[in-house]
Amino acid sequence: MIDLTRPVVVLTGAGISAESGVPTFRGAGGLWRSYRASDLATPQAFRSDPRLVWEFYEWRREVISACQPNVAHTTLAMMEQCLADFTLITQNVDGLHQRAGSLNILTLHGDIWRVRCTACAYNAVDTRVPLPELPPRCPTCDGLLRPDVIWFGEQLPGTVLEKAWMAAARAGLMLVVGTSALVQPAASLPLVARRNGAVIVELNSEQTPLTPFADIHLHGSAGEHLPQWWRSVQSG
Ligand code: BV8
Ligand code: ZN
Repeated sequence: MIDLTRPVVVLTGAGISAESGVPTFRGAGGLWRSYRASDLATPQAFRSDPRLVWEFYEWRREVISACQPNVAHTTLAMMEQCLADFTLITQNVDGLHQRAGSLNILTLHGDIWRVRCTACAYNAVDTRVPLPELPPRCPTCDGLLRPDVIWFGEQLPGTVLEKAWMAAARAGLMLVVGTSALVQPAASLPLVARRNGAVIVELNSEQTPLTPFADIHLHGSAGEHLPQWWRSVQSG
């Protein structure tokens, strides 16, 4: 059933960071001042009220800066070291995979720790919490800075999406951890893998639209089930 000599691809969502204390997008903790994240993670919201959107990101950066990667993140970093052909694709912008030691990561939706200018090519890591002023201004042209993440209605970076699509298409095993499988085009990646013969393992504390297509559904928390599953698969 599971052949680790074939390419292994992992797709993660906000659920893998839940046990680190990072609020998920659609779970109870995902609300901020009664706004839904998906109302604020849009270019329209930013255009109409950049300060409000930055207050939302400032809050998330502050919460995330106090969080540590959990054992699910570190298990994926170990899998990358053990497996010859391993690709991690994440929808998350929190940077916890990087801090857990994962190296080769396809970040589909950007990085909450990077800012970019709306008026020039300035783009940099800025981990200051809190930021000196909201909304932050560009040090090069004094233009408005925005979080370097992909908002709803914005296209994913072509190269990253292309690499993720290719990785899914050649996968022998695709492990999908902590995603509600609602956001496109990320949610289509497991179906691309399945169509090309991959075994699909879904790890989630709930059922999702992907569950009917999963060969194995590990029902529960990533922190508990991922290390367990990895040990069981290693021991064959
Ligand atoms: C695009 C970055 C096209 C920002 C994010 C109608 C109008 C407008 C757009 C659309 C539309 N219909 C469809 C679309 C496309 C839209 C979309 O998919 N909308 C959906 C919601 C209907 N997609 C887009 O807009 C994308 N772009 O399509 O462009 C285009 C084409 C041409 C020209 C122009 C444009 C861009 C999508 C990217 C949006 N940005 N994030 C930020 O983070 O601030 S998406 C956001 O949702 C996060 O990245 C998050 O990761 C992602 C997905 O959510 P999940 O990760 O799944 O998290 P969620 O909270 O939903 O679920 C958590 C899961 O974990 C749950 O299942 C839960 O059970 C589980 N869980 C919880 N705890 C645990 C656990 N599991 C295990 N253990 C636990 N402990
Ligand atoms: Zn600028």
